[in-house]
Amino acid sequence: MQPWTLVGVLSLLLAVPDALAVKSHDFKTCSQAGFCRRGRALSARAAETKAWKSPYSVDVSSIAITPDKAVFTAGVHSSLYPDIHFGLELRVHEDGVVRVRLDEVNGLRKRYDEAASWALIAEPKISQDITWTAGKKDIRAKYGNNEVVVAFEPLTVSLLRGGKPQVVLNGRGLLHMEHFRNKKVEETKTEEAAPAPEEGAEDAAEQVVLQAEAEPEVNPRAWFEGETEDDWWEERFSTWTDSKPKGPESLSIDISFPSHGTIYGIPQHATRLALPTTAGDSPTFTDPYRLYNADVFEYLASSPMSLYGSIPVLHAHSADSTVGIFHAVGSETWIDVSHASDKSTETHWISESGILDLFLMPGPTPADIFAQYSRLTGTPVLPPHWSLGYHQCRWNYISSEDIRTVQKRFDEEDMPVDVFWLDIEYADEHKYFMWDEKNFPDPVEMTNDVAANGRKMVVIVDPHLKRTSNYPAFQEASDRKVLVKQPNGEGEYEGWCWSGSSSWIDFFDPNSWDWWKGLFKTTALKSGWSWTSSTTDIHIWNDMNEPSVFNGPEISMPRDNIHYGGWEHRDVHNINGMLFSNLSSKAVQERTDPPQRPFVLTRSFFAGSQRFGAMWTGDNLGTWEHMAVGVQMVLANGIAGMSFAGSDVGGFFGNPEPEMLIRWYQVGIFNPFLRAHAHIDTKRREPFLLEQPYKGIVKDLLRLRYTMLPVWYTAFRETSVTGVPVLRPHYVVFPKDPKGFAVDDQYFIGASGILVKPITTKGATETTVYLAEDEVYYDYFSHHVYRGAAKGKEISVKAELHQVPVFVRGGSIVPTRERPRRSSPLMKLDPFTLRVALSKAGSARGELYLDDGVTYSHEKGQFVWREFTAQTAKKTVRITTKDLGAEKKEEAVDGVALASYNPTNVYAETIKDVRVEKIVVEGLSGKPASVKVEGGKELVWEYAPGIAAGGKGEGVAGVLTIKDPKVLVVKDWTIVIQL
Ligand code: NBV
Repeated sequence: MQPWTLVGVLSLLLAVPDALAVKSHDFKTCSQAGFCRRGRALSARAAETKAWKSPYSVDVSSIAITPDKAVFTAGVHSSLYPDIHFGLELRVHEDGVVRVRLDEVNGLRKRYDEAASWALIAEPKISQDITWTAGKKDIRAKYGNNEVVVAFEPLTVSLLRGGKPQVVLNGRGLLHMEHFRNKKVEETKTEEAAPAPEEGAEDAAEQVVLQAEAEPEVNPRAWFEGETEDDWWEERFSTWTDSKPKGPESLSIDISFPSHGTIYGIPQHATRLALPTTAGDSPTFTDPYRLYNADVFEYLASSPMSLYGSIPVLHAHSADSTVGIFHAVGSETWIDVSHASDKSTETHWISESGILDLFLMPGPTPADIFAQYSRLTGTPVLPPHWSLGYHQCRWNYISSEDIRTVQKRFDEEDMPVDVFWLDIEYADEHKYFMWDEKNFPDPVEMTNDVAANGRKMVVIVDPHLKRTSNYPAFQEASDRKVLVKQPNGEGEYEGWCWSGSSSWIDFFDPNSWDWWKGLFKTTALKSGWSWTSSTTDIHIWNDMNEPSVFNGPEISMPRDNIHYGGWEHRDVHNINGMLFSNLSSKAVQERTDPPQRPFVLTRSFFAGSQRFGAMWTGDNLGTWEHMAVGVQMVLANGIAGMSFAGSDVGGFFGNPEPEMLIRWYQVGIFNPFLRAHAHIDTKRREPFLLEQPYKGIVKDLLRLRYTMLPVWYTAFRETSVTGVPVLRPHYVVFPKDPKGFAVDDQYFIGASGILVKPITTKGATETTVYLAEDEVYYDYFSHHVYRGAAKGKEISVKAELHQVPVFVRGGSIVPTRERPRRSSPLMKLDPFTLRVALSKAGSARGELYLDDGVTYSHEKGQFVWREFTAQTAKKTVRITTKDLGAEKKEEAVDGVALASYNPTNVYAETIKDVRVEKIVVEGLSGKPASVKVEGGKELVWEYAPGIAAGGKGEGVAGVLTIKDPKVLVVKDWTIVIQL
């Protein structure tokens, strides 16, 4: 890699799709990363050595349990280094999650142990209900049906349910916490490589490590740690040298799931949802999954390479159990995945630095894991309602006039859109917050023109600050000494990015926080500069926060840079991007008093980022493969908390032909985050530019998204309470159905019952859809009814270019607003349509959640939350609704919001006259004899009879349409259909 040059940047700017290919040589493979190479080598040696046994064991005499029985601690030592001490700590949380920590005690230095403090929302509550039983070989903590067993020699930790192991740590003996040591300058290479063990240690070590088939001449330390000091004290990659002043400090551990054959998670990677293997026999990928936030230019559509964000969370799944793990580690981490059998999975985690801080989530269902993970790191934030609308972006809208013209064209074509975006070229010399005054002479007026239609703007703010005295953001950061420092810890680190010579704010430094928040104020501050040429209708896009540094190793920051507290960048690299979006979202939130919900899009993320906003899958390519993997990536991000996710509609690079663009809009409108975006070098491709019939198709798709906003918002609200993702893959909805475990090209939206199968292949005219249960599914558009099977069944459906396969699961009631307008705020008083999709047994259920969509008044009980149900009995179908807010108030599952709920709250009053204007009932057994609101007169209705075909209720469903039943959405009512 050449250092950053103008030519380099121009080549980025001018990239064309034909020349697309990741620059693999810019990024390390496992064999190029010293600690990964060492970790994998240990694993290989262990696999070749019979009766391999880990050198780590519990010092039984040191075991202590706190008087409340909540915390277990013990000393751990390695037979290879008897003078080095480790401390093990184990706690069982109230909800059954087990936290296992291992750290070096009284070492030469301190390992970074703060990753969890950035990821967790609070110190978890510890269970007081544990029975400990100590034996000769192990100690056991029993709680409910679960048990944690700490075996002493070698050290293993197992989580059991019903006596059956679910998660086993160090079962393969790959635990290795490289302790801190001094560099031995004088000794020869060989001596350094295989230092003699401390007195008396050798015999014990040999016995423990190589019990059977030990080769006497093998030095056990050398066997365990490798023959040479492989990249211990300095590491080179391409033209860079990492000074590694702390020497080797990596951490490796094997984590096995003996009863789980499928695993999901550890985003972000461009892969299938059910993670393919990286080790064992014929692995799909030869490198482990890598977690090291990176700006990977033109990334591959199928690869375990790192991408922009890292969430060390994994689900292990089988038909009768799901368990999860979360490893709170912020340094680079590689994860090997293999299957010992089709019913078990082995993983091997290798991190560059940090402590072992592992949370074992016992499940036993996917929904339980979401709850357990949410209690640790928080639920996804409830976003502003408008941010679920359509976002129109490109690199770049070049002037305020350009924005006005684009807005006008959307309105002329009657295409809904909520947000216009500005990429980096709005900023004078890429000094974010500072407008290019030639092209954006009137930013406030421009934003007001957009806001006049109920719309917003999102403007990019990247983390690199141009090093120039005429840039207050840089100057103030420098004055406050809150910039990331060079390896020696003294001077400001300087690297190259869009703004040329730049520095980066160190958000680990609390002194940067209030100052950064102040920058976003739209009014003048006494304490410093603020963005007075902006308005509160401007929200924020955080890009390049991996961080991306053009002339840095792996296009990022040197690992030996120094952050607040003296920590090296290597310790915190994967957390860094989250702090930027965390502080930016707080800044936007606190611009107003009372605060309003911020919208912040981030490219880089970590565990906990779901609390701060949305993410997208970065610079995807305009290829069918990228379109398809984008769906899988959004699903994978969702199960790790990042529900508010989407991929660039149209593909960032390239000029999609109309067919691809339409398919991409079909993917996009069924992504939680819907944004069209394009590289600066692409042709304009706003939907109004398309020829007919394509333009009409995209317009219908956007309008479809807007009609379904009540479904999306209700799903987001549920996610914000339960953590169950907005997009639900099959294993989440049907955890007991093995045929669905690998299904990752179709999914459900929240609990709505809407099943979507986006088309991501060229020239498709039909597709197959998997139905996991013996239930009816209705085509969303044609009312065609399909019947699944108890053991799962594939159906064939039409998928011409204008068709996206969408189904309503029998048993669902779907609320929509069928009058799409220019922007979503303009729909806030529009009436609702209810679609009642009866199950084969004649029942249905659905929910609708509404609030003002902008403020936090919902946290004070100002919302509307309704349940709709339908029941069939004795030739009568009763459709009824009740106030879930009032009912759940008693349970107060989400605390403040429900506890303070009152049916006539301020928000509910604003929509008190909003009607249900239409009810569509599908799946009735025949034409009704009468349809009335209970106690009222006959309603206006029509019935289109069904057409039977294929047996078991298949064919076209009979459809009853009740017109304007004059019922209100905030009131209780019942409609009675006599058959
Ligand atoms: O800011 C320019 C782009 C942006 O449009 C894109 O969405 C980001 O992912 N940005 C990356 C920097 C340059 C990409 C070649």
